[in-house]
Amino acid sequence: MAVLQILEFPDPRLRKIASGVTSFDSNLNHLIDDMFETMYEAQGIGLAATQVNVHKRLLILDVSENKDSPRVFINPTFDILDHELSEYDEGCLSVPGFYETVCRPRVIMVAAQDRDGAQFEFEAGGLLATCLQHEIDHLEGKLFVDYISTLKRNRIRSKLEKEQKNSA
Ligand code: QAP
Ligand code: CO
Repeated sequence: MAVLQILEFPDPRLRKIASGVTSFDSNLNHLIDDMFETMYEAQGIGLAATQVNVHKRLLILDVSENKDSPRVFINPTFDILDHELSEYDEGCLSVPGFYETVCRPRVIMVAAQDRDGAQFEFEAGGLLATCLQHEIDHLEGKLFVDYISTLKRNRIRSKLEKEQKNSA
Protein backbone atom coordinates (compact mmCIF):
# COMPACT_ATOMS: atom_id res chain seq x y z
CA MET A 1 0.00 0.00 0.00
CA ALA A 2 1.07 3.57 -0.53
CA VAL A 3 0.08 7.08 0.41
CA LEU A 4 -0.75 8.95 -2.81
CA GLN A 5 -0.25 12.64 -3.51
CA ILE A 6 -3.43 14.69 -3.20
CA LEU A 7 -3.95 17.45 -5.78
CA GLU A 8 -4.70 20.85 -4.27
CA PHE A 9 -6.95 23.68 -5.46
CA PRO A 10 -6.50 25.45 -7.88
CA ASP A 11 -4.77 22.58 -9.72
CA PRO A 12 -6.52 22.35 -13.13
CA ARG A 13 -6.45 18.54 -12.97
CA LEU A 14 -9.17 18.76 -10.30
CA ARG A 15 -11.45 20.06 -13.11
CA LYS A 16 -11.24 16.92 -15.28
CA ILE A 17 -14.38 14.83 -15.77
CA ALA A 18 -13.85 11.22 -14.73
CA SER A 19 -14.74 8.31 -17.01
CA GLY A 20 -16.60 5.15 -16.04
CA VAL A 21 -14.88 2.16 -14.44
CA THR A 22 -15.25 -0.91 -16.68
CA SER A 23 -12.77 -3.44 -15.32
CA PHE A 24 -12.99 -4.66 -11.75
CA ASP A 25 -9.49 -6.09 -11.56
CA SER A 26 -6.48 -6.16 -9.24
CA ASN A 27 -5.31 -2.73 -10.44
CA LEU A 28 -8.60 -1.26 -9.28
CA ASN A 29 -8.37 -3.04 -5.93
CA HIS A 30 -4.83 -1.82 -5.44
CA LEU A 31 -5.90 1.77 -6.20
CA ILE A 32 -8.77 1.50 -3.70
CA ASP A 33 -6.40 0.26 -0.97
CA ASP A 34 -3.97 3.10 -1.66
CA MET A 35 -6.82 5.62 -1.57
CA PHE A 36 -7.92 4.35 1.86
CA GLU A 37 -4.38 4.59 3.19
CA THR A 38 -4.15 8.13 1.77
CA MET A 39 -7.51 9.23 3.20
CA TYR A 40 -6.93 7.80 6.68
CA GLU A 41 -3.41 9.22 6.86
CA ALA A 42 -4.74 12.68 5.94
CA GLN A 43 -7.61 12.27 8.46
CA GLY A 44 -10.25 12.70 5.79
CA ILE A 45 -13.78 11.29 5.68
CA GLY A 46 -14.00 11.08 1.88
CA LEU A 47 -11.73 10.94 -1.15
CA ALA A 48 -12.49 10.81 -4.89
CA ALA A 49 -10.08 9.27 -7.41
CA THR A 50 -9.87 12.67 -9.15
CA GLN A 51 -8.08 14.03 -6.06
CA VAL A 52 -5.23 11.55 -6.54
CA ASN A 53 -5.09 12.34 -10.27
CA VAL A 54 -6.92 9.20 -11.41
CA HIS A 55 -9.82 10.28 -13.58
CA LYS A 56 -12.13 7.32 -13.03
CA ARG A 57 -15.57 7.23 -11.42
CA LEU A 58 -14.56 5.93 -8.01
CA LEU A 59 -14.80 7.36 -4.51
CA ILE A 60 -14.29 6.13 -0.98
CA LEU A 61 -15.53 7.38 2.34
CA ASP A 62 -15.69 6.60 6.03
CA VAL A 63 -17.97 8.89 8.01
CA SER A 64 -17.92 6.66 11.12
CA GLU A 65 -16.71 7.92 14.49
CA ASN A 66 -14.16 5.13 14.94
CA LYS A 67 -12.92 5.12 11.35
CA ASP A 68 -13.92 1.49 11.01
CA SER A 69 -16.52 1.68 8.22
CA PRO A 70 -14.72 1.98 4.91
CA ARG A 71 -17.12 2.24 1.96
CA VAL A 72 -16.40 2.10 -1.78
CA PHE A 73 -18.61 3.61 -4.52
CA ILE A 74 -17.80 2.85 -8.14
CA ASN A 75 -19.74 4.55 -10.98
CA PRO A 76 -21.98 6.25 -8.40
CA THR A 77 -25.19 8.10 -9.28
CA PHE A 78 -27.92 9.57 -7.10
CA ASP A 79 -31.49 10.81 -7.12
CA ILE A 80 -32.72 13.51 -4.78
CA LEU A 81 -35.40 12.13 -2.43
CA ASP A 82 -35.89 15.22 -0.31
CA HIS A 83 -35.31 18.61 -1.92
CA GLU A 84 -35.07 20.25 1.48
CA LEU A 85 -31.48 21.41 1.95
CA SER A 86 -29.18 20.68 4.84
CA GLU A 87 -26.22 22.88 5.75
CA TYR A 88 -22.76 21.54 6.53
CA ASP A 89 -19.43 23.18 7.17
CA GLU A 90 -17.58 21.39 4.40
CA GLY A 91 -13.87 20.92 4.01
CA CYS A 92 -11.84 19.03 1.42
CA LEU A 93 -8.45 17.34 1.40
CA SER A 94 -7.81 19.29 -1.83
CA VAL A 95 -8.58 22.61 -0.09
CA PRO A 96 -6.58 22.12 3.13
CA GLY A 97 -7.30 24.42 6.05
CA PHE A 98 -10.52 25.95 4.70
CA TYR A 99 -14.13 25.22 5.65
CA GLU A 100 -17.28 26.88 4.34
CA THR A 101 -21.01 26.28 4.77
CA VAL A 102 -22.62 24.52 1.80
CA CYS A 103 -26.30 23.59 1.32
CA ARG A 104 -27.19 20.33 -0.43
CA PRO A 105 -30.28 18.12 -0.71
CA ARG A 106 -30.87 16.36 2.61
CA VAL A 107 -31.79 12.84 1.49
CA ILE A 108 -30.66 10.99 -1.64
CA MET A 109 -30.95 7.52 -3.15
CA VAL A 110 -27.45 6.50 -4.19
CA ALA A 111 -26.67 3.69 -6.63
CA ALA A 112 -23.17 2.36 -7.27
CA GLN A 113 -21.05 -0.73 -7.75
CA ASP A 114 -18.74 -2.34 -5.21
CA ARG A 115 -15.16 -3.61 -5.69
CA ASP A 116 -16.50 -6.74 -7.42
CA GLY A 117 -18.78 -4.82 -9.76
CA ALA A 118 -21.95 -5.79 -7.88
CA GLN A 119 -24.70 -3.14 -8.00
CA PHE A 120 -26.19 -1.76 -4.80
CA GLU A 121 -28.38 1.15 -3.80
CA PHE A 122 -29.63 2.69 -0.58
CA GLU A 123 -31.11 5.81 0.90
CA ALA A 124 -28.64 8.20 2.52
CA GLY A 125 -29.17 11.17 4.80
CA GLY A 126 -27.12 13.29 7.17
CA LEU A 127 -23.37 13.59 6.79
CA LEU A 128 -23.28 10.52 4.53
CA ALA A 129 -25.59 12.20 1.97
CA THR A 130 -23.56 15.41 2.09
CA CYS A 131 -20.24 13.62 1.76
CA LEU A 132 -21.46 11.47 -1.15
CA GLN A 133 -22.64 14.54 -3.07
CA HIS A 134 -19.34 16.32 -2.34
CA GLU A 135 -17.32 13.34 -3.62
CA ILE A 136 -19.53 12.75 -6.68
CA ASP A 137 -19.00 16.45 -7.53
CA HIS A 138 -15.24 15.73 -7.69
CA LEU A 139 -15.87 13.19 -10.46
CA GLU A 140 -17.48 16.05 -12.45
CA GLY A 141 -14.56 18.39 -11.78
CA LYS A 142 -16.53 20.32 -9.20
CA LEU A 143 -15.31 21.56 -5.79
CA PHE A 144 -17.18 22.81 -2.71
CA VAL A 145 -15.59 26.25 -3.21
CA ASP A 146 -17.67 26.54 -6.42
CA TYR A 147 -20.74 27.00 -4.17
CA ILE A 148 -19.37 29.99 -2.22
CA SER A 149 -18.88 33.61 -3.30
CA THR A 150 -16.26 34.49 -5.91
CA LEU A 151 -14.63 36.78 -3.36
CA LYS A 152 -14.22 33.98 -0.80
CA ARG A 153 -13.09 31.51 -3.46
CA ASN A 154 -10.45 33.93 -4.80
CA ARG A 155 -9.15 34.56 -1.28
CA ILE A 156 -8.79 30.82 -0.69
CA ARG A 157 -7.11 30.43 -4.10
CA SER A 158 -4.46 33.08 -3.43
CA LYS A 159 -3.72 31.78 0.09
CA LEU A 160 -3.27 28.24 -1.18
CA GLU A 161 -1.16 29.41 -4.15
CA LYS A 162 1.18 31.17 -1.71
CA GLU A 163 1.42 28.06 0.50
CA GLN A 164 2.09 25.88 -2.53
CA LYS A 165 4.89 28.21 -3.69
CA ASN A 166 6.47 28.18 -0.23
CA SER A 167 6.44 24.39 0.00
CA ALA A 168 7.58 23.73 -3.59
C1 QAP B 1 -15.67 15.97 2.27
O1 QAP B 1 -13.54 16.14 3.26
C2 QAP B 1 -16.59 16.55 3.30
O2 QAP B 1 -8.90 21.13 5.48
C3 QAP B 1 -14.50 15.20 2.82
O3 QAP B 1 -6.83 20.43 7.00
C4 QAP B 1 -16.12 17.21 4.43
O4 QAP B 1 -12.38 14.60 4.35
C5 QAP B 1 -17.94 16.46 3.11
C6 QAP B 1 -9.63 17.59 5.83
C7 QAP B 1 -17.00 17.75 5.36
C8 QAP B 1 -18.81 16.98 4.05
C9 QAP B 1 -18.35 17.61 5.17
C10 QAP B 1 -9.72 18.91 5.45
C11 QAP B 1 -8.55 17.22 6.63
C12 QAP B 1 -10.59 16.58 5.41
C13 QAP B 1 -8.79 19.84 5.85
C14 QAP B 1 -12.51 15.76 4.07
C15 QAP B 1 -7.71 19.45 6.63
C16 QAP B 1 -7.60 18.14 7.03
C17 QAP B 1 -11.61 16.82 4.53
CO1 CO C 1 -13.28 17.07 -1.53
